Amino acid sequence: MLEHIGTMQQYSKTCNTSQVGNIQDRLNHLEGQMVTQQEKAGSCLTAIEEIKCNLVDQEKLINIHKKSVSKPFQKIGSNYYYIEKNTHMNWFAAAHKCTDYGGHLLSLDNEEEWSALKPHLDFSKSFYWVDINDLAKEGQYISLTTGRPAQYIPWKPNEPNNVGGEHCARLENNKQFPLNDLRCYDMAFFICESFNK
Ligand SMILES: [Ca+2]
Ligand SMILES: [Ca+2]
Repeated sequence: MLEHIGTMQQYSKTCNTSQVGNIQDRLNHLEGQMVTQQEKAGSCLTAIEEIKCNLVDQEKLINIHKKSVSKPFQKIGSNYYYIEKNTHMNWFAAAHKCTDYGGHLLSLDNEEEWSALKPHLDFSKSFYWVDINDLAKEGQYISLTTGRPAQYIPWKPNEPNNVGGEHCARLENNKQFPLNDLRCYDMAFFICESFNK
């Protein structure tokens, strides 16, 4: 009997030691997993922080870009315009500027639009580029905005005369602000029109 009890005690001791060992192994394994998960979470947080920083930088750049290119378009008649009265440039550069500002060079639709604009133009700083040109074919006046024949072209008397190869139109220094064809690399102020009506 005593021998049996001793065997049982030995078995129980062996069993407990084995179970404790298993539990310890599992705990060690779980601890290892937790450390790995924590490391992963740490690296994810770092990655998220990095993305956040990049987004903030991108937003700053976008705002700087917006400030540098956006111009306050003013409503005149039924459309929105930006009239450049400080910097004059050639027709190509003016067209490019209007695109930068989110619009296009003035595309005259009718006499009503032309008349509405005139009171806002500075006679002392006249010569404003519009989008009309005959660069593709001499004498065929196309709107750069639509790529189609210009709808309304209030030419100055005796214009267009294509003197020396004039292919770009601008409003002239005349209180009526009629159109004249000029060399595209001549300098003038310009009028941008917004795409938003
Ligand atoms: Ca011409
Ligand atoms: Ca001319």
